Amino acid sequence: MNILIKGGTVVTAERSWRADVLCADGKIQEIGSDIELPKGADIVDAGGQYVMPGGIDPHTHMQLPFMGTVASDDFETGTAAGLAGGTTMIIDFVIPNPQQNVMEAYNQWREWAEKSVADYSFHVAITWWDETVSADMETLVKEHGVNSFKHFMAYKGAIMADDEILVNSFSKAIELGAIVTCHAENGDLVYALQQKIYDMGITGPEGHPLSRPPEVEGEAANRAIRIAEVLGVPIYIVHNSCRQSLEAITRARNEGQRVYGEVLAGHLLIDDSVYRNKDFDFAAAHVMSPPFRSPDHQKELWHGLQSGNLQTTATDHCCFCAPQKAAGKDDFRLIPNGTGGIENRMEVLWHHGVSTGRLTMNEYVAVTSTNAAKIFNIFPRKGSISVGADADIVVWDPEAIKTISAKTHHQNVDYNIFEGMEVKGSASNTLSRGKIVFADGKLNVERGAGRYVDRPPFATYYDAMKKRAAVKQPTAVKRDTRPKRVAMKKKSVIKR
Ligand code: URQ
Ligand code: ZN
Ligand code: ZN
Repeated sequence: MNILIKGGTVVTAERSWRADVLCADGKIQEIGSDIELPKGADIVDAGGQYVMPGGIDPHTHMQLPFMGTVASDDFETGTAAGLAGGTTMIIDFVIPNPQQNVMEAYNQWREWAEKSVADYSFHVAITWWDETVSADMETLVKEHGVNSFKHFMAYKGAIMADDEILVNSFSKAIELGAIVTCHAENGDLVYALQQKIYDMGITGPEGHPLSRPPEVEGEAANRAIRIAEVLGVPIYIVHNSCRQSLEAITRARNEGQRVYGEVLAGHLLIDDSVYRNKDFDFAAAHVMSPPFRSPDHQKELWHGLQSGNLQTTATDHCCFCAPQKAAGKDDFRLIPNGTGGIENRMEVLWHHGVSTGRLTMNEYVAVTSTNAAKIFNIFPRKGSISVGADADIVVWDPEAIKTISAKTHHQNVDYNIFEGMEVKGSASNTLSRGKIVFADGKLNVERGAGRYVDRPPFATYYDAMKKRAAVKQPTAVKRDTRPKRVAMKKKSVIKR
């Protein structure tokens, strides 16, 4: 299927220029002015619009089994919703239960993801440790295109990784040339605070943010970054929600440590007033971890994106409907943690990022697509408009106005954290590997059309990192192991 995207302005992380884009066989074949329409090709009129790399959401949880239930968007419906909003690839998570064989979990998630309608890849969580986990990490890097390992420092009693697991896993990751990522909240502190808040009689959703203040996130972010520093492994902190974790990242980056930071569209735009809403369903719908924070944190997070100390945006798309959230009706600790957003990330970031002047269009492309592709080593195949790249493209109409609502969204969930938000700028056409999958407000997707994306390790720079990381051990003092010579009494020697 040949498709000519005609008359648009191509916008990449580096520059913007007027050019047509010709796609064929799933790839970008040609970029230039006034490309002739090949015989039999389809045309997309991109006049007055921007032609950008499709969004990459590096943080989703489709159909995640979690807190006694399963996230309501699965790999088919969730990736379809992403395409409707201009996101053409997700990086989801394999999350083994503690003691569950890692390869068994990986194969399970691969099977679930086969119905995806857009391309996908997986971070693999390390939730426990023994030599089999170490061996499975090696197999995943060498044979399955996994180059990132996730660590939940929260969720004590479930999937929490303690420092021993972090040290073992981080050490293995640098050996394999992989990057480590962390959900940074001090799980022991959260556990204690949850108990304390509940015992005070605060059982509603308003207890959730009280049990995970920003300091709890800042401590864990700093601890994970310091462990990574000593072991010399690059680290990526997911869903930074507050000034404290951003400060930990900024300090380390200013000292030359290889640290990356992600921020969710939700954490940039939704504040903690949602938890004070008297309606349980509304407040519970916004229970996610880390929680939405007070407005002053949002200002810091925008500065983090603008300064380059935060490099990617994501959604942590992990949906639970009202009946599922009701599990925590009388105990906020039981509300399944998670919110949606994959369909709206690109438009809310355009409206509140580019249209406000916070970000240039090129910075917008960087933080919604290109940086994630570079960090997870799939650039320029993904995250670029370049000849030979996958034709994952969003044609962006900067004049299109819409009001976001659960009533009209494609996400399989009964609320939308951006409900009622009016945005100007949205996807008019989305192409997934050179096929028009969203146009005229309608999806045209095919179950199973999505492909797993291998992500190779960064072999080269890791060799350098390993040298840096090899903390100079004091050379072992060589012990003289020869049998002790008995000290001979000094005899007078008569000189002959
Ligand atoms: O912690 C995560 O990232 C997963 C379990 C989604 N839920 C959430 O509250 N962020
Ligand atoms: Zn998380
Ligand atoms: Zn997550």
